[in-house]
Amino acid sequence: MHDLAPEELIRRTLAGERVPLARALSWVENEHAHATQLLDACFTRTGRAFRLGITGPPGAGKSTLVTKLAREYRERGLTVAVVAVDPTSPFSGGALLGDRVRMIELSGDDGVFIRSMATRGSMGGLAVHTSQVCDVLDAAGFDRILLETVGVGQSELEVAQTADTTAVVLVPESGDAVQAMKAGLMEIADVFVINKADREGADRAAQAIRSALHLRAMTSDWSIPVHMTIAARAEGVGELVNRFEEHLGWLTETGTLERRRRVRLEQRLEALVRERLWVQFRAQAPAGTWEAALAALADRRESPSALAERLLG
Ligand SMILES: Nc1nc2c(ncn2[C@@H]2O[C@H](COP(=O)(O)OP(=O)(O)O)[C@@H](O)[C@H]2O)c(=O)[nH]1
Ligand SMILES: [Mg+2]
Repeated sequence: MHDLAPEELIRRTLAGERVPLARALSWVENEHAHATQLLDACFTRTGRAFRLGITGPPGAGKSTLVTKLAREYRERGLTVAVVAVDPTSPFSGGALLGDRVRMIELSGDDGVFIRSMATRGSMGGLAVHTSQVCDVLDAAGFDRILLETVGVGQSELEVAQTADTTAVVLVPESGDAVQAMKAGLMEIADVFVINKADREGADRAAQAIRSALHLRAMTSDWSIPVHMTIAARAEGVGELVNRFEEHLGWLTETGTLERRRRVRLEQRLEALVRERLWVQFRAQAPAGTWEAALAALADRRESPSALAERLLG
């Protein structure tokens, strides 16, 4: 693969070949010199795959659930890509047990592709890389992309927001609903899942979420379901897939899917323009300008807005 010309690697990635695909995804993650060429080639072929975000606290059973979801989709004749973004489990040091089990459970099926995103400590750029990785998988022809993310912190929410449909996975233990609200998970959930429904308190937890949802202002006519699963035994998984497909139908029929995707594309374009402008500005400013401006700021001689005005003027 190393001696393959970029054009050839891109062609084979788009044809759905697994080994070139894995390498192409590394290009994206490492911001390799050919990454832009790859992403440009992929872009016109994106928009076909349905991107499902599975998020929630560590240990909620997300990896287990994603494995069963992948199997359910395979039984329905659809191809699946799994993208795991889990900063709590650094893959460089070897996969966590749960993820190793998943690899084994899904191995030997050409219709499933599994990718773990390395986070290298820094979360900056992770949301961008994740959506680019999803673009490549989309262009490579997968029907469903299952994106596992940990639902803690702002940057993780950003990653979760690259999905078309977001499922928030919680467990029956009391207080989870309150935690979910605090963590901002309430706002991003299209579907709630109470996993580990074999444990005590699942009904109570589901009720707590429903009450919390009732208190919230209705922002759309999609009524957010609260669904129970026992991922470890694949119970409730078929019904959950039905909910996801219903949500996809609703997103499509109401034009919400197109609208959401357009907003995300606009944000990507804006981010690129901002970045380019910044690079241009730094390149064009005479040597020492920036340092002098910083000194003027530190000495309180000029305000940030006055400085910005002067630097751009
Ligand atoms: N009792 C019970 N345990 C589960 C269930 N689903 C997953 N687990 C267990 O919960 C632990 C964490 O699961 P994992 O999928 O790695 O959680 P993640 O951190 O959210 O990805 C593992 O030991 C699983 O076997 C379930 O439905 N019931
Ligand atoms: Mg996991």
